[in-house]
Amino acid sequence: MRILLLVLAAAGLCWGQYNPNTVPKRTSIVHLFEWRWQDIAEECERYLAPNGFGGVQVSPPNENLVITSPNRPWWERYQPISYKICSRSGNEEQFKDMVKRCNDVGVRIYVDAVVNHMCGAAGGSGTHSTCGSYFNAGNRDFPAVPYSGWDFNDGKCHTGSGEIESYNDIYQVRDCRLSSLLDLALEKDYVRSTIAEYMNRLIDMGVAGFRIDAAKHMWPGDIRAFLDKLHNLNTQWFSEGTKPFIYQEVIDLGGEPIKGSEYFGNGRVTEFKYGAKLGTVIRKWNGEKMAYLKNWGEGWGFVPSDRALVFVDNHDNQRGHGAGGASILTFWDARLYKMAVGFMLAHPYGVTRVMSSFRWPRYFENGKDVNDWVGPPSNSDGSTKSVTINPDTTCGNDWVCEHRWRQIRNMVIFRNVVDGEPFSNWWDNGSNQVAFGRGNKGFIIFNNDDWNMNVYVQTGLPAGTYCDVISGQKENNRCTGKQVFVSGDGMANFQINTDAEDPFIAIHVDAKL
Ligand code: AAO
Repeated sequence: MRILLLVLAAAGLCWGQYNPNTVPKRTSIVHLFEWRWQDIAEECERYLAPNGFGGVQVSPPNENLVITSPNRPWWERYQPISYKICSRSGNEEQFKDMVKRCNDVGVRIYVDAVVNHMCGAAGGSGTHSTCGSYFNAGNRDFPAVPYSGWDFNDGKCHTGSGEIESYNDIYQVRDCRLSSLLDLALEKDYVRSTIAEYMNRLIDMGVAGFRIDAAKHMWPGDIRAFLDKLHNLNTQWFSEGTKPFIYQEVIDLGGEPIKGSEYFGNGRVTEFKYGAKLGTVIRKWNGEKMAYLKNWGEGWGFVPSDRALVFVDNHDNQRGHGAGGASILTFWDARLYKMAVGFMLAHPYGVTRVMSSFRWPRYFENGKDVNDWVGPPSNSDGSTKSVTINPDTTCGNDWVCEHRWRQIRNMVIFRNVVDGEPFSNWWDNGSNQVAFGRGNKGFIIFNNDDWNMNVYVQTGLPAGTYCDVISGQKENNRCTGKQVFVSGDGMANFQINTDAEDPFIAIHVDAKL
């Protein structure tokens, strides 16, 4: 028996980690895209912890190429030069301070790990990197790591250009260069160990997990090999033996041979179908309607809920990079976006990630945003601007802070309140008026039709007066927005007109008078 337990424990140790390691009843992650470490530390203390956010995905913290043409694009951070913690978001001291302060208030930090590649082949040579480390992309020389020619896949890729030319060839996708980015030879133990060492430094500082960038471009077994070398989480904040949370960026919209399921052994995967389909439904494109969301989740061909990391938009597809296409909803379509995020946060499927963006001068020419490269709000010396907070709690300096929008923040709280409760009491009108509950803890109802809605439906909630957390919330035992009266049999009347600011209503037991 003892031996059996030991074998099981050993097997468990090399299994991927699917749990975000959040504190109990904090269920959502927010991606504070391009934020500075100092601002994140403050946001954890002043806003995320008090409002029940579980954790933060931060932009890549390691040293990267400085690109001046175009002028400091956001995507330069996906071109590593070394694993020194040194970027436009801050230095190592500031990073450590952030991790500590966020953990101290129960908010976890997840690092975007860019380990598939280094900078682009045309990155040049010199010290134009965020920490001034010397490198020579032409010679494959990155002495600050160090990596040299032996550590790259140039010999292994068999396309004429050295680039991925077809996503239908699984060898090209893994062994060739993605957009010219120098592809690391992850079959080498030296490369695996070097990556693990970088990630272990972060784990020891207190991070709770990782987004694995471009995971589709690495063999699942190679990812597994460096994950197997990772430490358990820092026991100052996590219980003994806790593995880091892993979610792998695998874009699988169907139609390519590489499947997200190949990566389940390592951890969760990003489910890109989720935002692409939800956008299509809420926009009512291709004959889609919200009534079809009744079997949302695996029923729509998504990966199993306990293997999924989901989001309405991400830093790529909100600006036309990556995958998902035109259906993706973003803060630019605020009314529909809030409905989509509201639906996601109310629905039990997956671990949910909320996007928090910066505004850029979006400008379309021939259907393409020519400013899709524009980096975070910055000063004339290129440094990133701080996130200022306006008297009305919104953000200044062109930080959008979707996570602070009342409707989104209150739905993050809703998800915490209904955590663990089943999907229940589905109702629809056969069109775009739908509703569902989460056991006897919460209920949400949408009117995305072009006509007013006035219905009596079963909420599953105890009798009482509830505050709608979309038009307002409960404050000092009164509602600042709409009120909903649930009768003894759980039924309630809902009216949502087409001209409502937000055509949905959500109630939960913590917002009952
Ligand atoms: C920049 C320049 C490049 C230059 C390079 C090096 O833009 O012109 O060659 O520097 O100098 C980000 C930016 C890139 C940037 C890069 C490095 O987005 O523009 O390149 O930093 O600075 C693929 C990958 C996926 C990747 C995504 C952008 O599979 O991993 O492209 N995302 C991550 C990050 C991202 C970052 C990187 C990776 C690199 O989130 O921010 O890039 O670290 C198909 C495939 C997808 C593929 C897309 C786009 O998708 O399935 O796997 O994503 O193509 O190439 C339909 C299909 C769908 C298809 C889609 C688009 O929707 O159903 O499958 O169309 O065709």
